[in-house]
Amino acid sequence: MSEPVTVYQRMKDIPAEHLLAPGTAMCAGCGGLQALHEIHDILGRDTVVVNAAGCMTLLAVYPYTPMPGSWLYTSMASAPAGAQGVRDALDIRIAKGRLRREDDLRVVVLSGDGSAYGMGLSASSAAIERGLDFLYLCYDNEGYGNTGQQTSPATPHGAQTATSTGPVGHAGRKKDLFAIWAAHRPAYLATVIGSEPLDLARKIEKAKRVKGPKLILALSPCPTGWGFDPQHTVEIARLAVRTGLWPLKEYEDGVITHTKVPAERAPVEEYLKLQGRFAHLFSPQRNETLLAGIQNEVDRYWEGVKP
Ligand SMILES: Cc1ncc(C[n+]2csc(CCOP(=O)(O)OP(=O)(O)O)c2C)c(N)n1
Ligand code: SF4
Ligand SMILES: [Mg+2]
Repeated sequence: MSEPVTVYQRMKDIPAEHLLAPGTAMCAGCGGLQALHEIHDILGRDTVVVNAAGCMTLLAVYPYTPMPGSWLYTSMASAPAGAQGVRDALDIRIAKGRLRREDDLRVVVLSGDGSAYGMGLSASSAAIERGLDFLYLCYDNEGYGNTGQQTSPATPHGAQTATSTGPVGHAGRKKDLFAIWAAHRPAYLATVIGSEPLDLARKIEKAKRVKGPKLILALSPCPTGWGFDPQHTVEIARLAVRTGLWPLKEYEDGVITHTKVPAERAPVEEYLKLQGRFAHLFSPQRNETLLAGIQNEVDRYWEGVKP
């Protein structure tokens, strides 16, 4: 069996047993891949995936992709523009009688947080404004994972990344992409996580029925970038929900509904202490100020949520 083909220097550091299969550069325990599997199963084959540069583009090994429908690669900033082109081409073919309406395809943007929260946000905003009928699926691993987990606009306060290496980690705060999309009044908007497959499935089924711009935002635990053993992906994902750090919610017709309210929230520490990117909050001594700050922010969020 040949050695795995890897693209970036960082990938060479991943132990071979953590790779999904020789020939790909995906890591075992990838929460983004878990969410993508679950979502793609529900979306089905009649889907064109427009994929902005990031970890998931490494699923394609020329000339093959694991997506049974079509797959298009775009730059980080332009996936929603690519989706517009695909949608237009399909509509023109239907109008000219070259594609039967019942054979129409669903257009899905697939990108990481670097594109969705940052480089591609302007293209998303314009696509929502035009009322483009597309589903935007963002797997959010809270950093530029593919190039070595540099800080992105989705990196949480206090996390260490390849570019936030000081004793307090990232000084900025995670952008609220849900609120930014909601302000655009899209057709549908939801947060999901792979470890809550029923909640996820219900939301994807709903997104399939709704026409117009839609966003599915999936928090995606990333063993390589967050610093944990791949066997803990599901545990960490469940803790993200149980601590209240990742609220599961949806937006429809101007109304935001929380789809799972943790009965008794676990302390955020339980989630943070399992990840290398937060190790500096616990050792060589506990950073009580930062830990209390993170907990307070979560408490404040939930105070504003009606049961
Ligand atoms: C304009 C531009 N800058 C930098 C890069 C290099 N690059 C490729 S993938 C990537 C990280 C993308 O991060 P994200 O969207 O969060 O996806 P992830 O890698 O985490 O899956 C970067 C910086 C690029 N492709 N284009
Ligand atoms: S770096 Fe993270 S998001 Fe990228 S393939 Fe590995 S586990 Fe998945
Ligand atoms: Mg990312």
